[in-house]
Amino acid sequence: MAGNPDFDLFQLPEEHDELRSAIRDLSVKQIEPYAAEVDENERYPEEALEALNASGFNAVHIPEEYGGQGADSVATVIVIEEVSRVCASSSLIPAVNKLGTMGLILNGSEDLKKQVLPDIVNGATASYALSEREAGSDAAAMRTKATKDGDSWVLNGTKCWITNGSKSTWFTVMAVTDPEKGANGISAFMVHKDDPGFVVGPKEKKLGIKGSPTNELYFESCRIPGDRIIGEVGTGFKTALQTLDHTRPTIGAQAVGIAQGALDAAIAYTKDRKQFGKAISTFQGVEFMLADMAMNTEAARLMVYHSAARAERGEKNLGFISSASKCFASDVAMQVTTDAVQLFGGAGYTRDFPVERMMRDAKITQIYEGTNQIQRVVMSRALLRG
Ligand code: COS
Repeated sequence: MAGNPDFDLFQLPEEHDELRSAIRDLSVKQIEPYAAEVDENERYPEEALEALNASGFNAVHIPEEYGGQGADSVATVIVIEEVSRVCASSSLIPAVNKLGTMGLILNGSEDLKKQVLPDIVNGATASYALSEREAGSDAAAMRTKATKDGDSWVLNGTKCWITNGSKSTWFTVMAVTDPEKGANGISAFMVHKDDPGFVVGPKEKKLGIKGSPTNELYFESCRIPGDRIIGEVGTGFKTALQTLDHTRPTIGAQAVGIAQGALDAAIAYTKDRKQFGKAISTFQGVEFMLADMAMNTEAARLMVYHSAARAERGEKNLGFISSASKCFASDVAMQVTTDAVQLFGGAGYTRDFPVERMMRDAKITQIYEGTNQIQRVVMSRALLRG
């Protein structure tokens, strides 16, 4: 079997290890020091944005021809994982930049890519606008409309739960262009924050990821140039789902990072904390908890990298693995962070330690980019289709 290139899959190339060292160093020095205060004051992590922009880690997935680094999907999840290990809110900068541009990268025209992607490389951010109040899991039930008017498209409606909504410059927006055609009557567009009729609504008050603003967006006869459509009319829902096939592993990566951060904190604390005359890490009940946390985090990491690698290879039918990696990793993150709070005891329930923040941040990974119930729908449909 020696020399079979397939077996390289199980060892990351050296450049990925180097990338991990670089992004970990940046995260520890330039993002972690602000993480607790960003959460406490529910403010955008400007320091993280600056550090990520300065180092090019803000949007590593953008191809080189648009000025980006053209990093592969595994490299991208490593960046998100490492930022997330110290600050989940900050990890949404690279994660949502990918979510907000992936439809364009997959299906947009060359001209549109040239309009948008270099801007993101240069530090502007992008968001993704699919959900509406009455169209969350049932995304195809959206009501936002786009109508052709001469050379323009005119959008009317409201989108909600838009991650980084008040901070982004570019938005991938899905809207109904033909109400008779259901999912095949939806189109995708790139909207700029300065387009007339585009309005950002109030910020949600959230349990976690408090450094990342989540907003409603209002389209009030919002007029955009005709060439801002992504792909053909009526292909927007497919573009939206195809995007999620590529980005659900990035939420898996965020979950793995949160879990690893909580595990690292729990190991350090249980080695230090003494009860009954010895470190609590020496009690078998605690040892077993740490072992389970580490075992599950490692399994989630492997599934996320595998899923990202399959997307990178351009495989079709990514639905199962992409949903499985997001679902498994986020369930692990919820369990591991809850256990970390438990291991810290009363201290873990206070904001003096990072684990309660990690537990609150982990929760959203089971919900956004599709609830874990929807991930199970996607997985079972793929299984039963045969
Ligand atoms: N890639 C491309 N096309 C896809 C696809 C994919 N992964 N999955 C389905 N499609 C196609 C289908 O083939 C179908 O096209 P045809 O009618 O031409 O055959 C079309 O898209 C509609 O698919 P389907 O009938 O399966 O759509 P549903 O309305 O049943 O919705 C779910 C499917 C529930 C999976 C989808 O609405 C979903 O993922 N919901 C969650 C949304 C979400 O993640 N929101 C979070 C937003 S980001 S925070």
